Amino acid sequence: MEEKTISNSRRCYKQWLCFMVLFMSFSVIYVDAVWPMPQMISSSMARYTLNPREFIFQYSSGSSAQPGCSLLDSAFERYFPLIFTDYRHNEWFRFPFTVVVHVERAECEGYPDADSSESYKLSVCSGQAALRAETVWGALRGLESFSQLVYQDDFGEYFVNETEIEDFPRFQFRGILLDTSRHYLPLHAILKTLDAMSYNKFNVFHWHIVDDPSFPYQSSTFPDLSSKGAFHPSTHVYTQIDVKRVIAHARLRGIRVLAEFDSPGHTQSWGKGQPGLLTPCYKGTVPSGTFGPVNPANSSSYKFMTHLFKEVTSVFPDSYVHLGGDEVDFTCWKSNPDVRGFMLKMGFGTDYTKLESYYMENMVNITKGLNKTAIVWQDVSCGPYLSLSVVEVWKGGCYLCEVRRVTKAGLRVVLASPWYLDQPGPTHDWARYYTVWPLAFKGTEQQKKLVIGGEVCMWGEYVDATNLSPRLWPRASAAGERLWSDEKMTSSVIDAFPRLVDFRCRLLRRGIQAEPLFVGHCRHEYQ
Ligand code: CP6
Repeated sequence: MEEKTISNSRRCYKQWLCFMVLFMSFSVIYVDAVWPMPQMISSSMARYTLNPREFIFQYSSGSSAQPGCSLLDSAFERYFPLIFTDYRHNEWFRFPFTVVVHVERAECEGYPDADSSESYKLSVCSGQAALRAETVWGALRGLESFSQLVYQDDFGEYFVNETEIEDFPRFQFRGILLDTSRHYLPLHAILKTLDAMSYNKFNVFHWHIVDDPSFPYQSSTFPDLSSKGAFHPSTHVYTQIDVKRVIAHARLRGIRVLAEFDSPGHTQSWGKGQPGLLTPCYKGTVPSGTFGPVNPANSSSYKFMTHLFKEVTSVFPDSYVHLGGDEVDFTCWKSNPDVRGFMLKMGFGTDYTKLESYYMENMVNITKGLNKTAIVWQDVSCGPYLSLSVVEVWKGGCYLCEVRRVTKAGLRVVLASPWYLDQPGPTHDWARYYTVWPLAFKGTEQQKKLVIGGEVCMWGEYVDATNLSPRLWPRASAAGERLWSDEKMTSSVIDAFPRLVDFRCRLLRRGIQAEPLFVGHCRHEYQ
């Protein structure tokens, strides 16, 4: 038996272009093409034939999850057609094959959360596969890996090689942000993204659901927000049923749904259905007719927010909620005499960042009262209450300096800066997203532990359902591997390239429109 070893080489990624050309001429079958790379994997040339007619998923007798575990029962149903992508050529196969699944703690009806274990062990040997995991979430990750081990030969026969995998995520938080305010994304585009996320082992869907241009969330407490603030009151909204479908679809794939209701800035659309919420801007001594951020000087603003977040935190089960807090423009606040009066009363002088912090601290306090952890954008990461929250670093420039600063203050960090994928760019940008080293800052072990993960941001200015998928995939896959896999095992773009080419074909095969990485073909093209 030949053991496949994983190259640890760290090479300059500029070399990879030459390698691509080389690769074009030697097409290799990669039997261990699991993306993202497991923490430990070894496989041999010994392989088993799989017959779809005699292939079953089974719970081990000692597993705490048993038939009736809705989450795994439905995962078994999903993965069968993902493994046997065409089910025609198999009359002559004879060998039975079983995937035996063992779960220590069955939380079949629960939701994944920040502290859920996703580790698993997978052993393919003696004609069967044994998958062991602490939780159902780990079992899902293991099923995904197993499905990627299966391949077809030129005659359409299915095989899986003898393989041992021990796997766990490097970072607990691996997110994708979709912005449904700049363009409305139909439900099927969101659900399809969740499918593709699970193939990449992403586990957080950050739903930037509302913003300046539109308010598509249909609130049961404040229905005017979407009836007046959405692009269209009935066709361009997410009803409570839609939201529940998204959360359920995500849950079945081990994905958390992190809702963001960004304020006090980015709230123009809120003003239409909630008069009095936004700050009236002044031109000299008269209102100009335009509005600015949420009015931080009115107690009614906080009352409204308390009611809205009470609803939001009961609709979205995750323990985190994103409060936004980014890019607050002080111009309008400065022009408004009531706000200026409030500044004087509070002793903030002319420092409007104090007013901004005051607002955010009230917001964090509201979410704390609702037993949720707040995430905020990096713009507002100081102040006593804010110390309870997670900070999302998004600005360009020296983002690791910012990670260092925030972790030094003892706050947890989610890193987004290096993974802005919404801007169009050449596909080989994937190498840029791959060669990101989130912990390459000067800091203590304690500081590094505070970096809980990262996120791919797909802002919506130039993105709707027509181009979402190819703009995301497979570029987000590069970030996906950075966030899941061991850094030393995956430091080389050159080694990653053929694996990603292969994985991208697999995405096509599963109906995900992923853009090509270079000249070439997939045996089964997208149709
Ligand atoms: N929308 C909101 C955005 C951005 C942010 N917040 C953004 C800013 C700069 C770039 C990309 C996106 N479109 N609400 C900042 C977090 Cl380059």
